[in-house]
Amino acid sequence: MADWIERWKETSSAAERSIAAAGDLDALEKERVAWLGRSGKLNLLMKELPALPEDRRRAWGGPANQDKNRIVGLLEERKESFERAALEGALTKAEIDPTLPPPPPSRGRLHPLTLALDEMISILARLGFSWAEGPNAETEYYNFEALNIPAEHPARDTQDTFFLKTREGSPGLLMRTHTSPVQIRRMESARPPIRIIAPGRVFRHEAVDASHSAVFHQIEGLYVDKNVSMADLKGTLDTFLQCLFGSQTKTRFRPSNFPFTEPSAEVDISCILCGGSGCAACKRSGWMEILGCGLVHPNVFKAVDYNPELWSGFAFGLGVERIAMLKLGVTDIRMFYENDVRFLEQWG
Ligand code: 2NM
Repeated sequence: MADWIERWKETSSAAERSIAAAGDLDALEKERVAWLGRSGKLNLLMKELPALPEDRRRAWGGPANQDKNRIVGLLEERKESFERAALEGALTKAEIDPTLPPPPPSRGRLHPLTLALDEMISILARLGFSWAEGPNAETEYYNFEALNIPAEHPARDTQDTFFLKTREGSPGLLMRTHTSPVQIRRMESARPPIRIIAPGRVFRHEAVDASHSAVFHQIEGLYVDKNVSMADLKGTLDTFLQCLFGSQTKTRFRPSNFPFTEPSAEVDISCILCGGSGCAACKRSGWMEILGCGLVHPNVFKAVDYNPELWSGFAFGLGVERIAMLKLGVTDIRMFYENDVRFLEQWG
């Protein structure tokens, strides 16, 4: 077999010729792999170096390394010249006009849920309500017990609540199923009069479909003072709903039942599409169900150490997604969470 250095010289000049002959960037990359890649021919020769007798290794090692760097340089040079040629070609063919101003930066916008939330919060702020917040992970006490929802109540159905794993001995935690715990915490820490809204994320362990999501948003309102009545509740909600859906909006209060209010009601508005004459959106009834409300139950006041003989209050709760869907004409709740820009771009 020829001397190692003879084989090196032969291989290196073969590499030089072949690199000079490569016609484009792809071909050049193949050359790089063929000579200098992991099993490239020059690389394999380099790996034989340590096995040579010491005097030859000393004599040949340095020059061979320099020669290898020269080949690396040749590859770089060819690559740059192909890239320069491509750019010059594009420029002379007028594919690129460097005198044009750059495209404007794309603007962000608010999420449709944020828009709906902001609008509702600003109406309620004008009605005197201020913003309150609380934790998403709550105790059974704040989410259920203090709200007059006893252990056997169907609203506590473990099927509908996300329970968190907690350390042995620590209090059990769950993801709040409504924002009412925020109102309980506020009543515990402040004396009436209280006028707050609790907007925020809530969690229900339920199957997701076009109108249900396991995570969604609520706004709940609470007003506590002396002599707060059902008339105050109706006046406040009429004004709120007319600001939100238009001054022609009619409301209808239907008797209902919640553990935390007595009496309780559900509120419908005249259909925002047909105005009340009946259409597919309101199932021909002329009405759309919008929110739940009532006068705060005496047991809730007792839980926060308010005297129910002295204080009275109203509360209400509504789903932000449902309102946004009605106002924007969105028919699938999942659209709000998929973050498809073609959807998000339509508002804001
Ligand atoms: C609703 C309907 C009716 C409500 C009650 C309370 C509290 F904390 F004061 F007891 N907060 N929110 C309430 C009342 C919520 O949602 C449909």
